[in-house]
Amino acid sequence: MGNIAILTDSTAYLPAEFCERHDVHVAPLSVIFDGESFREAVDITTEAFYDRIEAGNLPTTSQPSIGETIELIERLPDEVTDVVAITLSSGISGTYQSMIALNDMVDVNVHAFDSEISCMPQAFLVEEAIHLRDAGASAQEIMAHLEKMRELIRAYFVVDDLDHLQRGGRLSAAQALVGSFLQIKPVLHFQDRLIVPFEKIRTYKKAVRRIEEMMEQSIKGDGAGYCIGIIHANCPDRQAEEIASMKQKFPQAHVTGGHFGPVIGTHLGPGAIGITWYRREW
Ligand code: MYR
Repeated sequence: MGNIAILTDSTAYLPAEFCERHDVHVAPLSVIFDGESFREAVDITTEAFYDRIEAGNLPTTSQPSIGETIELIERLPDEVTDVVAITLSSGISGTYQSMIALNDMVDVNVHAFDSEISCMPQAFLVEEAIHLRDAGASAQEIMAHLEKMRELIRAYFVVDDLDHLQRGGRLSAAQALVGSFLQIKPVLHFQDRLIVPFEKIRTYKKAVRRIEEMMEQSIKGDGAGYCIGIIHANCPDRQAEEIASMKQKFPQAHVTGGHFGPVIGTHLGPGAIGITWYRREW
């Protein structure tokens, strides 16, 4: 493993097998149904979660337990001196601040990195960190690289029902518009760590089309060198349609599918689709 460990939180939704293969440690966030807490991917599967949601059972969410994260770090091999901890946006969760606070509680240096987003774009940053760690970079070099890459990753998403974001209090700049706003399907994105509407659009299809247009402006040619991710919240058909369309438009891009797991699904609701892309330099 060397002296640098990579830690992320569960909202990057990286497959367990990937994390094992690349030595990535995961601090799980939780969903809370009727006072009972379930760590995502540990105590509740994404399928079981959406079954409960579709049955009308609405949870809240919480950041990783500090105690469990300390235990996770204490279990790392003795040679580990530095932990690069890549978290979901500090504007929507206290996870990043907790990672900073860990520095006073453990014997290794915790370098907390705020992805300023979540899900697959966060996973892209984890992959960048793995690449640099495996090439022998220092923790400081990895952090500097992540700062640069964070600016290059694009991500937009559309939800079926804005009520979930509003209920969880994560629709900051749009709060004032609630009412007529709830009837539309805005393209959403992150700005200064917060979720804000990028553009107000009337229908789901048009919103997705608008994101595709932005991709066509941003990705040149056949997509060679680009990573494209299509993320879905319990709507695999929408995801499959989008993946097929991306593969046709950008035949040389690396197109992958991901999912919004329980914690993010709580705030976006079923039916949400996210599209993310960036150009990988390696
Ligand atoms: C917590 O309770 O600490 C977690 C709160 C998570 C809020 C999630 C809000 C939605 C994020 C959407 C990400 C879309 C990325 C493409």
